Amino acid sequence: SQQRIGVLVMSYGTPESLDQVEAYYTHIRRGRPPTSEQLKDLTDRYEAIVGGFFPLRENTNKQVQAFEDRLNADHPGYSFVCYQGLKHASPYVEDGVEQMVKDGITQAVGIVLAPHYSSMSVGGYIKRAQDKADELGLSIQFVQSYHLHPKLLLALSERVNESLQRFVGTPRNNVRVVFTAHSLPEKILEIGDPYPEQLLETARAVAAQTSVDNWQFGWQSAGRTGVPWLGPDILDILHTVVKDDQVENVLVCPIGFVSDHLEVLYDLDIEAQKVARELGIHLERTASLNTDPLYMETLSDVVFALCERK
Ligand code: FEC
Repeated sequence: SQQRIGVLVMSYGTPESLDQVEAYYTHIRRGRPPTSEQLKDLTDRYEAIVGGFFPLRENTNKQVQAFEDRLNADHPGYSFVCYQGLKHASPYVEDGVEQMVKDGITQAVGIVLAPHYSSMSVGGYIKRAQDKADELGLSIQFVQSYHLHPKLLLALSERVNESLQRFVGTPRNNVRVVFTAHSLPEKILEIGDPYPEQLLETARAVAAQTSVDNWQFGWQSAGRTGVPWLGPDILDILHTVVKDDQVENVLVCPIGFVSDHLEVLYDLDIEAQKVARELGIHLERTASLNTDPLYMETLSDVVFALCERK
């Protein structure tokens, strides 16, 4: 008979409707409700993005389905069943673990839809899943990161090459490629967190594969809290490259994100675009991975590698 394996697929989560934004935001803020001003600001950003409200919900659903199909197609001797576990929305990480146990899953693997490990991001998902699994007596192993998987690098490189063609009439090397990821509070540096280095490794590898020399790394979407966050921020970079290097063409490649959501559709496509327009910069962004077959194969490979070791 086929070996049945539960796969906990963890992702950020998004509200399902406007009336859930407050609860979602309160969860992100670890139980502290936002002020009405903060709530309005976030609601306005959701209302401004294209693709309807809360596209992350549907994008995660599609990714999880495509990933499950990929796993089962790649490994006929096994029966993989994927369970969603979201960080800040229902079904929460703990709900996913609980559902596996209810369904009689005894072998489980967990993975986050984010390629780079940080104690504050991926580490947080894993801790919550592990705690729930321990409570329920489920054995589960986790993929920590997959930021240098050759298929992921190929998918990102294809996107950089595609996007560079959108700068018609501009020599490739006149386009500054900025690889970005979600910023985190600077305090992660004190604990030797691997996040910044893993991001640089991905950026370097993609730049090498695409023969791009004119590139840099930047952060985006820093939280609105009182503490310092990792920089430079993409908005500051846009100002700096015009002033210091007379750059007129910028391609942003958000390597820290794997699908279309607020941080890409608002922070880059609306907010950064506005700054670029004001500065006279032609700004393009690489397409998100979403259900790209190479990304699905990356996930399938790294999850299966953990199953084989059993
Ligand atoms: O489309 C959507 O509905 C969700 C978009 C979204 C993604 C995302 C990914 C990451 N975050 C990470 C860290 C933090 C930290 C804080 C924080 C705050 C927010 C807020 C919103 C939000 N994040 Fe997020 N994040 C997304 C959305 N994030 C909305 C709250 C308002 C704001 O600050 O803009 C600060 C929490 C605090 O106050 O203490 C820290 C990291 C990722 C990438 C990895 C991952 O996907 O898990 C890291 C998508």
